[in-house]
Amino acid sequence: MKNLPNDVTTQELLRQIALLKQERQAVILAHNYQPPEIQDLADFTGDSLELSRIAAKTPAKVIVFCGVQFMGETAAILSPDKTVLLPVLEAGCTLADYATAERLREMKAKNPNAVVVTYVNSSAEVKAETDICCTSANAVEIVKSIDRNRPILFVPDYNLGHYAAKMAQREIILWDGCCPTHALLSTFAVAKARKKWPEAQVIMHPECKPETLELADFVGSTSGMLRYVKMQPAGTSFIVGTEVGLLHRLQKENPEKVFHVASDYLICPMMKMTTLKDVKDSLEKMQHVVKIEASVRLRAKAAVDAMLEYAGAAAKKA
Ligand code: CIZ
Repeated sequence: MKNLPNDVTTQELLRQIALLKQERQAVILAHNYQPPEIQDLADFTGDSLELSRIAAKTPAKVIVFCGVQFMGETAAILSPDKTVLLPVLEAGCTLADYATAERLREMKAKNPNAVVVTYVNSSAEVKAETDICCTSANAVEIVKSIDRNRPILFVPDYNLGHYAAKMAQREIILWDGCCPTHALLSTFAVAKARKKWPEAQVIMHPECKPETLELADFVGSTSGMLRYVKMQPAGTSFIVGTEVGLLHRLQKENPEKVFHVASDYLICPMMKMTTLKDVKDSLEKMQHVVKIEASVRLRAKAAVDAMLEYAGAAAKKA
């Protein structure tokens, strides 16, 4: 834990957070990749979309979003009447940084008939230039839903776009971004893990590289992996190809199953920035408020709403 005076114990911090939370009428949300103590502290843990939906529905006035910038922004896009706090201002997302609104406008000018599908791991400005957002949980279905006569421009994750193109059997114009953490998972590392734990199933996130995904028994978002693992029999073991934070929740919710991280490199430094002290400071000082300019917010919301409407209609059909 960073910058903690020796006399402040974890228990004391937890006590202060509980009091401040009540005082501020706040709810604490933590992404599946956050450190274990932050996940355990949170009222809700989930992927960015699940958490943004909770943020939009909660009666709480203040939302402490323990995650990275684009996640806080997505919550603020959907909940303009609430105060969204990001405990660590510098917690960014390298993948989101690959796309700028300016570059996207240039790409749109070159591909005027294209439908822009943007992964939620993107800035509000980029979402504002988008036709429909997607998450790793619904990218394939969103791509499948697009008119076959229109080209698709998929932003900013090359690997997720490549996976969606393959699964939906569509040609997609791909961006050149990637999540550096997932991109580090090599075929060599997976082969090594399989050799070490031959009985384990390999589950992987679609942000991994195409050649690495070829080696997976199951590919899914964090929520998809949680669902898949729950359905497997007790005693099953898994090699997990995503950010190491998910293993905490996987193990907590499945104590009778065994989990191994696919590579020691699967650590997102941005996700690991949040400490208990940051959460306490965030509630105490009401920092750092996520602000989005109104015109950007409205255009970004249209792209997020288009995804939510699609997801709602798909759920009704099922
Ligand atoms: O959508 C999210 O929250 C991310 C970044 C990954 C996932 O699969 O949950």
